Amino acid sequence: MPETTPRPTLRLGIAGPVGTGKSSLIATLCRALAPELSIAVVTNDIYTDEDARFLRAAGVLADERIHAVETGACPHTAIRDDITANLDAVEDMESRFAPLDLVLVESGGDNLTATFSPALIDAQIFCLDVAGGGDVARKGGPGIANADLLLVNKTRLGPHVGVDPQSMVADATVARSGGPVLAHDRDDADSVAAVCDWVRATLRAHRTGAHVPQDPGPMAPHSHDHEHGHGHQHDGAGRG
Ligand SMILES: Nc1nc2c(ncn2[C@@H]2O[C@H](COP(=O)(O)OP(=O)(O)OP(=O)(O)O)[C@@H](O)[C@H]2O)c(=O)[nH]1
Ligand SMILES: [Mg+2]
Repeated sequence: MPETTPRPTLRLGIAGPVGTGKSSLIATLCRALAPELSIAVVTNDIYTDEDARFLRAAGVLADERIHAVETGACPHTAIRDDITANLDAVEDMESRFAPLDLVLVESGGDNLTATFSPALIDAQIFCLDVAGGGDVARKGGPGIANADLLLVNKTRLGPHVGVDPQSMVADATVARSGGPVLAHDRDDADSVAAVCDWVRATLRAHRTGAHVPQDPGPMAPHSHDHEHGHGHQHDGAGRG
């Protein structure tokens, strides 16, 4: 027996720019996996509990399995620098609904910079969508380069926005030096099955200790303009 048995629950973060389909992905995963896995969700919204309300309305989990953390102005702070509120919420879910197989944590929508601390989650998916532009995957950043899985989402919208999802996947694969990339649309059953398989495999690897949480790296220095009427800067090292 190893000295410390891995925690049975996989904590899986879903990050990515605003509107790329994080909440919808969580709803899809819950719908597909709830028959076989015990799941809870923690959402992070900047000012509201909109994501939690969306997920409750989707009816994919019992309401009490969905918890909203309101983060204030900086979504990345709550998932990376000061993770206390999120960690409390995750641990609360794990004890209330023990034994849980999976806790999904949605980051507040941000630009390309937000990644989860490995102290909060075990693995993370970074979510892009074809509507954000075909060249986004080439722009890089810690989430695109180093998340455990990169999702090119909403592939069915490709023809409507003039983007070829497969070339986006190819660009992303280069940007990640071959790291896993999946094309996904909630209305494409094969792609949903592929993401579910990735989640199952990651849960298995987590439980055997074969999966080690990785830090994708700090966000790039950036500033917020006019949130609450004032701007401020982050230096990318957790200060600010
Ligand atoms: N065609 C298509 N549309 C999608 C898909 N997933 C999400 N959408 C749409 O994209 C929009 C944003 O979806 P959300 O799931 O709210 O995105 P989000 O990343 O959680 O958004 P924030 O939390 O505000 O950052 C909604 O209008 C969804 O209906 C998908 O797989 N296919
Ligand atoms: Mg959302």
